[in-house]
Amino acid sequence: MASERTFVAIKPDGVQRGLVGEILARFERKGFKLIALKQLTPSRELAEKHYGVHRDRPFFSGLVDFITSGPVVVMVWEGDGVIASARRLIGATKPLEAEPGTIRGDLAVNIGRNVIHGSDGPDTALFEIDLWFESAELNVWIPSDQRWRVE
Ligand code: IDP
Ligand code: MG
Repeated sequence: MASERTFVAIKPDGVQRGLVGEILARFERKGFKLIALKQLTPSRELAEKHYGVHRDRPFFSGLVDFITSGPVVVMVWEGDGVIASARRLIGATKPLEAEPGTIRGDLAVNIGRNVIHGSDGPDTALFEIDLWFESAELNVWIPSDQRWRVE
């Protein structure tokens, strides 16, 4: 399994509800490597680019209003198979259908307030990392426990 990078964002509801630490801990405990992390309130232009694929959906303007309503915490995680694994940790888009044990399954009830975003594939991950981060913000580092890991 090849090492990958994915983009994850804790949405304004996750920040307002004090869930940042809880969510970061799940990715850390799983064993993925954090290579970038910051908090910002996104501009409308940034949010519209990020959700551009949904431009024609009825919920688009409400989604952009929400994402720009306050600070989000954005991050890049690295590891084997991290793109699909992060989506599994996050759970289904509709929180009421998300399995218990997933972030949305445990922490959310409303599709419009589903706490977290994760890239849905390799192309999206590249696009979103490039959209939200400068390359100098991505930290290349080797965890000190790396020698215990096996293929
Ligand atoms: P995802 O976040 O699981 O990838 P997408 O289908 O890409 O789900 O939708 C992006 C985001 O748009 C969702 O996380 C949710 O916040 C919002 N969204 C999707 N569908 C609806 C809807 O029917 N009503 C309101 N918001 C929606
Ligand atoms: Mg999506």
